[in-house]
Amino acid sequence: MKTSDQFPANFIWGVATSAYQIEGAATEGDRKPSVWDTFSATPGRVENGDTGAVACDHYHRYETDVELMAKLGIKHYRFSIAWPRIIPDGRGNVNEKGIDFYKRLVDCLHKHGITPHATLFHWDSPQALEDLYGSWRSREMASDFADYVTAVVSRLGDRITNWMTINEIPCFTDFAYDVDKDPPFAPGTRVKTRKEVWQTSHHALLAHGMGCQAIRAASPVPCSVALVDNISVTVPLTESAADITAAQQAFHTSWLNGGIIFPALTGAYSPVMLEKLGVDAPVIQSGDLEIIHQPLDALGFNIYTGSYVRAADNQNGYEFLNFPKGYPRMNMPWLHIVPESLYWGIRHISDTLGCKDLPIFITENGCAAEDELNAQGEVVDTDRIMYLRQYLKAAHRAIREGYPLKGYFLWSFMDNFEWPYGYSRRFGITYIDYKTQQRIPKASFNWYAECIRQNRVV
Ligand code: PNW
Repeated sequence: MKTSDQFPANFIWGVATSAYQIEGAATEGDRKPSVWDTFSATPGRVENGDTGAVACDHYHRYETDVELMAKLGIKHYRFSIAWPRIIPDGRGNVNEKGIDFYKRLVDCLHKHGITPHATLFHWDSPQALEDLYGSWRSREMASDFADYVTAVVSRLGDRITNWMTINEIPCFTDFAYDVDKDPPFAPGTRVKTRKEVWQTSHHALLAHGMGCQAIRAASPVPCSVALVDNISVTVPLTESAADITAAQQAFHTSWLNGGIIFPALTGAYSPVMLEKLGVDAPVIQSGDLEIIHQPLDALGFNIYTGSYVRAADNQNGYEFLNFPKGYPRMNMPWLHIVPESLYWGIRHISDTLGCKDLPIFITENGCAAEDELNAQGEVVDTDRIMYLRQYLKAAHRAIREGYPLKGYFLWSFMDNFEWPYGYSRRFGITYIDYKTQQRIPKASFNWYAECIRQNRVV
């Protein structure tokens, strides 16, 4: 039998970014603050006092950025649309200047043969709604989100047909409201109980469901609707049947999975997980689960790392293994290198959640490295190339075994504002000199370009 390391002919190679992390121009075009503007302007919240006020200045430099994407050879780009640009007060008047920016960006992408994939929410909640009713702490956030989605899709739906509702629910609910999270994410308002934290997450799920309905109602043409989730991937320590079963069981009990992808895909929170939460479980009103459980055209997963699990003679039947001291990690505290997570994430979802044929996209994968410009003005990020190669090989395994992996978006096209870490962590394959705003393709950029050109991992 002939084997091949080629990806399917129609495989989608892309790159990803998000609005607050790259756009800058925080007060231009009548944009008003998001919770991340307020949070990052508060001393002590973000490393070095960094904010997204200027970021990569993509708002003004999008044309040259898109030209560079075309040089990379990508045909697909995932970016996000900023709610505070479109509806600066969170609810009410639509700001056509905000819409115009995305029209210009998308027209420029089309001009270069690049298909847009737009995320409608990547954590930049309008500050006005935080002030008005505590944003995600209130159910009202879901219907305001749906109105914002209608405003966007009815105006941009002729140009964009690949929609993603929400990116990584835990990062603006669990990470933003939990009393113990370090460092917290915006708005960083600490609620009193875990139950209130789970409630913010439930409201985000409602927003996803109502957002799906709004996209379908507003889109002038047939379109694709997806959720982007950061599942917690459990990797079997060995590929024995016992360890694989153990990893599947562990996959189902984590809140990250059982509390988000389960209800979105199956219409029910995972029962094991609800039992674990007990009195901390969120209040679920009648009809909520039907709203959350919308038909989807694709699934997006952001996978960076995973945890090793093996079978054990305990009550659960499995145990998580701690990473040993010295285990390889990229330049983030949580970024242990677990390339198999890309394969096992796809496989657990596809095998156990009744969605065998639903197209899957890796909507983010990448890493922070300690990138430095050398004397020749180059960034030789061999460690990033090694990381990406291993993960992409795991993605190829999923395809070889018949899993419906249709595309891969590398995080990120360029260095950007890395949330509470500010500009101190670089995830890009393009280096940004934040003093001059010069873009310098790293070695990984050239390597990725060659993978795309050859349609295989080189
Ligand atoms: C994702 N964790 O965030 C986001 O979607 C991006 O905006 C971000 O820049 C990128 O990954 C790198 O961090 C994450 O704690 C934030 O495990 C935190 C975690 C994972 C992903």
